[in-house]
Amino acid sequence: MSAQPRPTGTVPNPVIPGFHPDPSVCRVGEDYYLVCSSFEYFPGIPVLHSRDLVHWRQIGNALDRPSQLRLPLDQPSSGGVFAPTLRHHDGRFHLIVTNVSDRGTVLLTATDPAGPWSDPLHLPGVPGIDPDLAWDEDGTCWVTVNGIAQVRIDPATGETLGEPQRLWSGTPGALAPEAPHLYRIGRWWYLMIAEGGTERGHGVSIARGRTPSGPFEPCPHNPVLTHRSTARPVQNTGHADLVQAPDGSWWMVLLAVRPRGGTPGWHVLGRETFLAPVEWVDGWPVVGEVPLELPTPSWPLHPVPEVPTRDDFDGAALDPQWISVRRRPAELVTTGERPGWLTLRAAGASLDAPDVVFVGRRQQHHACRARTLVDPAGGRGGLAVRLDEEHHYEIEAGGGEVKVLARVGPLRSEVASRPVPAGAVVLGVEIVPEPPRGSRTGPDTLSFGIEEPDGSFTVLAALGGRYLSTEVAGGFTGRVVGMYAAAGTVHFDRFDYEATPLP
Ligand code: 6LW
Repeated sequence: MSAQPRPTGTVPNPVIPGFHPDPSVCRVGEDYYLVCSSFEYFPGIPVLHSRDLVHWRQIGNALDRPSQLRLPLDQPSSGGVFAPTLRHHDGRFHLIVTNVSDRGTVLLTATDPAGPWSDPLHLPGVPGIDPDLAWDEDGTCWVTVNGIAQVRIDPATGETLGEPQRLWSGTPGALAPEAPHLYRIGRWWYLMIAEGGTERGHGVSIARGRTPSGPFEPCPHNPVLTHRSTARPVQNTGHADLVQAPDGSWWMVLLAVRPRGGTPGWHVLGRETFLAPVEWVDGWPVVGEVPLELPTPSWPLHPVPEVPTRDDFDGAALDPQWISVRRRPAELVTTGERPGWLTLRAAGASLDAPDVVFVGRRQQHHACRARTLVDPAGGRGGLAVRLDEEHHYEIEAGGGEVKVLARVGPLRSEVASRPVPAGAVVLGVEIVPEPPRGSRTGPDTLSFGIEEPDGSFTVLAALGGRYLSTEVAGGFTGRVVGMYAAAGTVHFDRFDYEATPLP
């Protein structure tokens, strides 16, 4: 979905916009598969498919059963599921990932990456986060984690073989050596890592050795990728994975952000997945600047069907794009109670609550709008833009009125209200980048309102977007736009999300 005209000969970057951090990619034949972190959201680990590295379609979520993913209510947002690695080995897909809120690192397998994925095999001896998975020619399975440390495992039992060993840890003194990936390329084993932290100092460095456990010799040109200390529109570049296309060319997927507004710049869509071509020079990868428009790759493109702008909730199962906070009990979220409607039964009394019943999708465009037809049916519920429990804006119907509510850190406020007749009402939010006003310019404005019977939109409140940015809220996620119930049983007939032209 794109609302902007594009220069010819280019394709847009990020290739997967919105909250899709820590990408890990693998190719099987002509098909690429990619997974991302999902933190406190259920289902967890979006799985995407592409035939050309440019166009991606979500085909499932690897962790879509409660037996695979527990996200305890006492664990904060931005806990949960961190940094998976996806690999194909011996005819099966393997996924290694850490749930920092429950039992640590696990291994899952699938024959079809769309699912079903196995129940998790626990790897109690694997320390840390950001596990990578690699096999050598003898079939030994190596897990490499942040730090950077490494341990062999038996992938059949989850047992670790020996003690974790420290490996090369990037540029001496650099913050947070993490996100390792280990590759056999030609006669070398390459150990690629992220360093500098996942903020503006983020970068990618690499070393190589003759064995999977080193010793590793650092690339003389490290970091091979960073946008730190530049004014480029793409920032925080790091946490990368490599893949080779069928034509022999190499590509990097990585996370980066698009800050907007004045100083210090606010990014509101979370960390997104970008693509960059990689050249090899003297046995080392060379990655140029990561642009917003990539030269079109030389192979035929395979556009994917657009996600429809409207979900009518006519099917029994929810599309994989829909995510909930920590859990989605079938008795609280159903399309069965009122056919053609999504019915939410409240648990937590507001979006401040860890058990709020919420069903949302990632905000993927800087300019966009969402609308939903809600029947509060004696309860209370509505449309929310959520960053975490402490940072959300929402418009809520119930009790004969519609009100706009804002939570920013310790502050909670009812910003506006209007009486409405009993029955269903269309609630909406329009998100538009803020017009420039020098260094004080914020990233965007979120206008919440009601769609009138004639189709016009009455704004009840326009709120600055910086308070729903990562630079304000902290954490690892991005905005999610969706429906929630705060009291009683609330019905939603449809949800529309569409990109709008940038002003
Ligand atoms: C992840 C780490 C990172 O574990 O952020 O950007 C952490 N990189 O590698 C959470 O996504």
